[in-house]
Amino acid sequence: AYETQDFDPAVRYSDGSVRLRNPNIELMDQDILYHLALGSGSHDLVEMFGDVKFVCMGGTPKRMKQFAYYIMEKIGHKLPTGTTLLDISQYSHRYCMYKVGPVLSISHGMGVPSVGILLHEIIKLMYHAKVRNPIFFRIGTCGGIGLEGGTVVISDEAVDGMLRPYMELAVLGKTLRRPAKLARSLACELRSLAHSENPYDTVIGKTMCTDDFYEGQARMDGAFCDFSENDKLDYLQKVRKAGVINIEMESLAFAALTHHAGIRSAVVCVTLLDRLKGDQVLAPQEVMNEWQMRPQELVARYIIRYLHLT
Ligand code: R2B
Ligand code: URA
Repeated sequence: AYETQDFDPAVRYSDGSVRLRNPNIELMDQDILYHLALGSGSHDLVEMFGDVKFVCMGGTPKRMKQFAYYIMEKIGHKLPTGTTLLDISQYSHRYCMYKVGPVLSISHGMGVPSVGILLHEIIKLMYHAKVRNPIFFRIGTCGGIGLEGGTVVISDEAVDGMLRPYMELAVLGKTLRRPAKLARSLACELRSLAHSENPYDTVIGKTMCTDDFYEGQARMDGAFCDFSENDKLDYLQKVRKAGVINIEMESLAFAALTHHAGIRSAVVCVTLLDRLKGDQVLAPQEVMNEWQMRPQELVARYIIRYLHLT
């Protein structure tokens, strides 16, 4: 059964399919999903995407291609011999998108504007394809606060750099605010799937989403820095006291836009360093590659379990 406790069920149609909170779209002859290189007139989106259940997003095209192959093996999806997975959005030259049975694996780039544009088009894609009750995951990286590198963090809340729990956007010269809410029940379900024998922790907590990697995340190693080390540590301690355990750059938009669309979603990120100990990302590439598999493994476990249950 689909849980509706997390938001107003009226946001979706009664069969669970995604409803658009924009009356203009159904009045258009066709809708071009420009940054995905897809369109409702040029493609049969129901045929292509109607069976999607999970939408997994992460920053880089390489990681999301890797996730596509990983989930393919995990769910036992077979490609016709001699064929490879196709990047459906290759001609957009913006984002990559792979489809493996009921799973979409998509890159979202860095930062709120990039993931925001993508979410508009993916939410419309869900609507055009008549997908019911999709679940969205962000599989990413982050800086930990008081957590050692390689820790998996599942977000239960997203806040901005001012610790405010909503996304702000300038629309027609006014500031629009959308609450950045995530499905707590989904975060808990994911946490329950973490293996206790794993050589790393999997924790739930509040995530701070900033609009910059350097100054915006209190780093002193950018091209510019106008604060002291004491100012930095005071700030990181302040956000830590407010319950923040990790910092990244997309969770606010991911939470706000999926919530607004009535889509359950979760953010699962691995920490690349402890920000209380430093600014530079020093871990060797092979170590980081291994760490980045951790959120993928957890989300894959959820997907496998879900597919076997239903
Ligand atoms: C995590 O890593 C990226 C910055 O290095 C950014 O996209 C994020 O949220
Ligand atoms: N991604 C971020 O946004 N911050 C970090 O410190 C590491 C990865």
